[in-house]
Amino acid sequence: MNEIVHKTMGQQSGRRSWAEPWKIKMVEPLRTTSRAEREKALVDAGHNTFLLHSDDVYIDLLTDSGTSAMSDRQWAGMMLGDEAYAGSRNFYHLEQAIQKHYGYEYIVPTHQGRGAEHLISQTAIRKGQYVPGNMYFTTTRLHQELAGGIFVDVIIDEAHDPSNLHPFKGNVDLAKLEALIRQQGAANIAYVSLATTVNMAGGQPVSMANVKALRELCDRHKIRLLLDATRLVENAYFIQEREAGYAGKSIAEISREFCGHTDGAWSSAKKDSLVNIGGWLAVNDWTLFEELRNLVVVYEGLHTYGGLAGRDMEAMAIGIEESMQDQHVHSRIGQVRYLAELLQDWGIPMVLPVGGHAIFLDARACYPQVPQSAFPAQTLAAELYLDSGIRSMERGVVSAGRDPATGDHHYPKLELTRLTIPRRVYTQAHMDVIAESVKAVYDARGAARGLKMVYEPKYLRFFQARFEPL
Ligand code: P71
Repeated sequence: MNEIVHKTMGQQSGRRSWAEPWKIKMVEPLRTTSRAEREKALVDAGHNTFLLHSDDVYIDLLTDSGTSAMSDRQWAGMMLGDEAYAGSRNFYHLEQAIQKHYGYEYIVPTHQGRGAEHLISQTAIRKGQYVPGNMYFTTTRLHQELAGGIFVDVIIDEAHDPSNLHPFKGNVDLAKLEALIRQQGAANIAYVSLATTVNMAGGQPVSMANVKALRELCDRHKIRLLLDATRLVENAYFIQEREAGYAGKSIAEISREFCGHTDGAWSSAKKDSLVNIGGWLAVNDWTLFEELRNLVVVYEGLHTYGGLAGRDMEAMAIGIEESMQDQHVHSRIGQVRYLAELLQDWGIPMVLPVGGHAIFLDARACYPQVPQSAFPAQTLAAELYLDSGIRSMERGVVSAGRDPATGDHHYPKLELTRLTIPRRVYTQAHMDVIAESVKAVYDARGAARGLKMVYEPKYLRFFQARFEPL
């Protein structure tokens, strides 16, 4: 007789199980839909998951941005909001949290990451200057371009190959950067734009050795090194796990050391910092700070609130503290890995190594019959929604947009569909449901034909573009 022996997650991998370092105090009901309802919703949304109503979504993996569950401490902090126009006590609490954990001296709050990107780009870029970075991010590059900058990708080649197992695929290729400096002259480089756990590469980390070497190179040429610290703690986890000498250091220690090699940073606090809205900019240079502090009052709000309510700054200050705890980061990345390991066992192609915040399915490998001009990653996101109501995000040719000089599509090597895991929101059972839906869509891959774009907005087209099936 064949008796089924059930095994826990840990037993399946020959180890003791771990669990999240929290329990659930409040729940939000989820709505399920029929296939017919989803077919209608998808057509109404122009086959773009950004245009779906969230009421029509079952498990929402669009993004990990602003979608985290706040803790009871953060909610309690919301009640301590000091809603003064100027000098809110919550701002000073936030300032202290950023100084303690990121180590920069001068802080400017902003309503979210792109508010900070706008200010730093307008302040630190002169028209015609180059901005080298470790792969583009959509909003970051757009703000650099709107300020007259020319973005140049200087990430290592391995980052563009979804199956390359380099442990630090987010690293800057120092030779590419030096070549750019030699060609254009250091005075024509606005700053080096470094991002931790590079989003568009699949959440790939930068090593401590790489940021140290970058610091030396930038010092030699007197170029500023600025950091997008949006997913810094996830990057610190990978350093702790993979880089010699860091296994015994805490996430907080590694994060602080990493920032210490840079001149300043901006962050979308909607990710690592466990809040639904918020961002900041922080620098060590007083002159640069003065300019930023002056510009923030034009675009965001006074320099002690930057477009945020006092309560939002309080939740952010507490969220920063919670985000730096090792157990939190281990369980967050552990959940992403749990889902990834199921999918890998079933042969589903994805970016490897698996990053910190998401699984990036390799849509090009899923749908070899769909040319990039027919949007394979957008197609995969649509199919996944149809199958189960799971919402994912295209990160391929639609996201890459057009070259401002030629007007042609950017055709990125990576054509990916992102399953982004919100922090502290879904359970292991949700991960199982997601895995089975991805498998069902993958098993039906031969039938996919692709999409055509029927409406294309000028900026950040992926948010509002509309598609029809081919
Ligand atoms: C994500 C987002 C949110 C988003 C942004 C653009 C298109 C689709 C989704 C936002 C980031 C980010 C990095 C590394 C700056 C921002 C902007 N990511 N840097 O991944 O990942 O921050 O959204 O708070 O303005 O879903 P902001």
